[in-house]
Amino acid sequence: MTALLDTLRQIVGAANVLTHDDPQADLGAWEQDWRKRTRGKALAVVRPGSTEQVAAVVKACAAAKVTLVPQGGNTGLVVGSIPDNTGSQVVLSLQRMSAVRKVDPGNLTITVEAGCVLQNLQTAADNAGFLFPLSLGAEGSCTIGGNLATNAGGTQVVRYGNARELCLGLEVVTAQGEIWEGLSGLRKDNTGYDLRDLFVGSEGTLGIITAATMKLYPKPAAQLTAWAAVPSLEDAVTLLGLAHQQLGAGLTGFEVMAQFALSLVDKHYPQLRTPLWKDTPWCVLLENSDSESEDHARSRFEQLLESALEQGVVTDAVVAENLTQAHNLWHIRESITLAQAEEGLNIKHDISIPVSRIPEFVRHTDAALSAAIPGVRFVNFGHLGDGNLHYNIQAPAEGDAKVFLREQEENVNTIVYDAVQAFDGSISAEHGVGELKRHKLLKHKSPVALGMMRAIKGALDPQNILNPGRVLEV
Ligand code: FAD
Ligand code: 2HG
Ligand code: ZN
Repeated sequence: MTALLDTLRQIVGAANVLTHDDPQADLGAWEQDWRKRTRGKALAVVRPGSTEQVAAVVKACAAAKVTLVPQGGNTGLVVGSIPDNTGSQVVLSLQRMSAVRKVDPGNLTITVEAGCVLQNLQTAADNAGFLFPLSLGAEGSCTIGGNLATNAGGTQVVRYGNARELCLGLEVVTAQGEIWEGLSGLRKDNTGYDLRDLFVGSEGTLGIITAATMKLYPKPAAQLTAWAAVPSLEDAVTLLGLAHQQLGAGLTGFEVMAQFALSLVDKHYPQLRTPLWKDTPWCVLLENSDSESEDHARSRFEQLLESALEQGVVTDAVVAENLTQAHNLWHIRESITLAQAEEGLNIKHDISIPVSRIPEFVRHTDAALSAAIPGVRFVNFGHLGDGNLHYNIQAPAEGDAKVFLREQEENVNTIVYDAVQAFDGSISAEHGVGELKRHKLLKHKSPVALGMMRAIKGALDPQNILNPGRVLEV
């Protein structure tokens, strides 16, 4: 391996090849997954500074038969971006490739390198007078390359779609170390198979995304946020229907949060002053974006909440008075993941179910899990507007969470995913498959679909050098 490491140092510079041989280097940030479930061991962390360097690194690794794990911000939740524990894989970190290459106001597009942190992309769009709507709790450290590789969702999907729908073009380094220049930014292109869509959501298994052309939107004239108490999940679904009807395309966010999920935020972050949660089983966070004016937005929003209160679908509500209050409400919602981590090891699900069937799904699955594992705690929240729930499970309050995970995780997942299938849902709506869910694909994806996926992987990466063992067991 010394020869390969020397070659990699020649390509990217010695300072950008980190190995365990260097007593100064701490590789923990690249080797440990965000949820602290797994720690791998890399042969090296390689940090190229250009697309050409990425291509040369891939060629060198392919020649040495060394596999690569692409990594952006390492915020993924399904163990897809860290190396295995063999000490033989190269982590290819895109972090140094973070430039904004071009803003094209006429085409409403922005072209950025893959390592651009999502928040920096939002800021670059804002500085140019536009909105880049992808938004998620990890936006301060996740990268657009990682967002595209996982087809990330977040809190604005109900209006703007997920990462795939925001992407118009890609630049990709193939498993052979060739560069595919597909950054066109065209909104229409029917010249054969859609290669861009193949790489989006491929979790680093088909190619390395090095740059992307993304859609921009006009900034709304006003944005209003409300936090509403709802008596049941059925009422939350009814409220979603009313919001679609009355706000139309103005509905830009619709999140649901169960009482226990909010109790964890209150317990671990009392300074956030979570509103209304104590007296209601569910809260909903809604956002209304308006292209006319603040007054117009407020009157439509208040009409919506009034009719919901009249129908008993909402029992109480607060509308943020200003942007700071709105940010605080969103911050509470985004803090559930961290509060859950503070509470201890947990089991995550990012499932989707047809919106209309979600209440029935939750009733059915809560009952099945409670019967199988007495004392199990449900941390239920998510993007109801997209039919995407984080139907998460916390170990019973008494007992060791580590032991619970070891003994019950498979059982919990089987109950949840079997219910998801029975309700015509998907076992991953946004976080992807990674390593954690790959064995579940064998059960929940059809053999025909799996066969086509394996054929694509075999055709694009015949040596299996890109993120092997993730998504597909191969
Ligand atoms: P990484 O974690 O580094 O990598 C993720 C996957 O993409 C890996 O398989 C990796 O190999 C691959 N990859 C990374 N970069 C590239 C590249 N340039 N080319 C090819 N493959 C690549 N996700 C959501 O969808 N919605 C949410 O609301 C959401 N909220 C979150 C909140 C918190 C607090 C946290 C910690 C995570 C959240 N996530 C969410 C999950 C995570 O942030 C997303 O999956 C994000 O898109 C990952 O980006 P990243 O740059 O960190 O990628
Ligand atoms: C969110 O919506 C993220 O906040 C993370 O997708 C969900 O912590 C989770 O399970
Ligand atoms: Zn989510």
